[in-house]
Amino acid sequence: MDGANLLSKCLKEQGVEYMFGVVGFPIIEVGVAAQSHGIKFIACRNEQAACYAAQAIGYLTRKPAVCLVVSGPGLLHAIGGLANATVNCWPVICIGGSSDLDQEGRGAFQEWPQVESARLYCKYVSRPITLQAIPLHVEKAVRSCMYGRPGAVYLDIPGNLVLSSIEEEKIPSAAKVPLPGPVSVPPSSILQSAMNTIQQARKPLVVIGKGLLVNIEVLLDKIIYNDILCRSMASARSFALRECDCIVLIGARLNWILHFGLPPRFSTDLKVVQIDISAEEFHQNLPTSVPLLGDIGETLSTLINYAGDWKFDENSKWMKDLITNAEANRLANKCFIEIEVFNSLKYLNVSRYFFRQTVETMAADHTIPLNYYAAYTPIREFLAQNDVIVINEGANTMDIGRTMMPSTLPRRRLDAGTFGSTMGVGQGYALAAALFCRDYTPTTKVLVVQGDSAFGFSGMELETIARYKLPVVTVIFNNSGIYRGLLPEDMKAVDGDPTLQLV
Ligand SMILES: Cc1ncc(C[n+]2csc(CCOP(=O)(O)OP(=O)(O)O)c2C)c(N)n1
Ligand SMILES: [Mg+2]
Repeated sequence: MDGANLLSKCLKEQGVEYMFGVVGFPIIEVGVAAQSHGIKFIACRNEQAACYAAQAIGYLTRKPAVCLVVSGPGLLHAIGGLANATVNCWPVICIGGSSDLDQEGRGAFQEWPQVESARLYCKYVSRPITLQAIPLHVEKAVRSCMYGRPGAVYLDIPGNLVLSSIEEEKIPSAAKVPLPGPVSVPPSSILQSAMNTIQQARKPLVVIGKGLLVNIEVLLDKIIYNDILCRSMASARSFALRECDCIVLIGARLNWILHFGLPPRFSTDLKVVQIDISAEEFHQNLPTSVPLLGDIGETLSTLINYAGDWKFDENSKWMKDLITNAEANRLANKCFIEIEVFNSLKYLNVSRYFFRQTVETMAADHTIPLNYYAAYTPIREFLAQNDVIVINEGANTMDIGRTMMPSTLPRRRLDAGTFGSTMGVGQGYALAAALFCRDYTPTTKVLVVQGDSAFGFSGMELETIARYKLPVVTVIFNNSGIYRGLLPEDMKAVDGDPTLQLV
């Protein structure tokens, strides 16, 4: 058996179903072999998009998927995707072909220190140097990307291994990685302490991370399930964060998204009860009052048993204040959204001001150029009637999309996520979502809403989506640029060389 087939066989046996990539020297045979072993191979236009697609399908299927790249520039193009997977805690295995071992350091074709390059962006990197080693390296790659906090791993395959052969009886076997991985729960004393802290809180707030797999509806007794049920306080976000005295973090991290947990967005004497799978996450930016180290689902269901018949008082002032604040923000003509406006055509030296405008008023305003809220309104209506995986990307397009396309089901929204506003994820995520829907949930639709700049980062993958006949609808909000875009008068104002004018 040759290396390409051995690698593919091992991946298949470990449960890999999808491989995205761009083939070429020295891994073209790996793509072919993968298909002959029943792994679906999707030939992308660029390694970065392939890596985004592989991690998105890993997140959606909860199984490891592969991004296959060629040596040197192939791997380097995928690096952004690897970083994105690790920051978002999504599993992905990148397999990179590399120069033949005996050419190392001699100026080989596309030679690059690939293992060192990938290390910073991955949980784990490895390079088998014999065919016998491949089964164990694949096993560890799968285990590393899926167990604990998921993330990216890199497997470097020297070109000479791909075509050389080994007798089958000489191949050592590797155990199949049990998935999902083993889980743990915190000791009972810590669980009791967490429940005491929650029960003593006068103004508790629960914040849930996007990776939570458990059925939160059952576990939290329908208290908090999605963005739009009335018990969700998303509409009272600023008030709830500022006023709460105890925050229960369920898989969410105290990073930029939650303003690091610090004043003035939070009170100074905030108590933090945190459930996380990774011990390093505790005491991040401020001390954790009760760190619950363990699997989120198991820990949560165990913790709820400690509550007995206790429930937070529905009639407390805190609940009333939250509901009042949230409803005030939701109501027509009072649903204020901050919209950033530049008072100058120039991006530099702009003095910004904020004005408040009602969503409904703007949604009804169909003057040209169409504003975001008016453009989003038919989309919002479509989403209310259909089960859709939404991919949302852009600056204003994404920010306003969060308001106008509320999530109602888990794992139905893919956007830039924890990293910030990574542009380029859109069409790769759409490719993955479309395959996921085709193979697992055929009645679910895939809708991409992207800014025009965002689309430009990975637009060629639209061809990939079309080539595989996948049903994806892409809507582009075209304002001729980033954030505010360009108006026709801006274009007219360009006088001479456009590269010298900050329009
Ligand atoms: C990889 C990457 N490069 C550059 C940026 C900087 N950036 C932030 S948003 C954005 C594009 C936003 O424009 P568009 O997608 O058209 O959305 P709009 O704000 O116009 O709705 C860019 C380039 C980024 N976030 N990520
Ligand atoms: Mg734009």
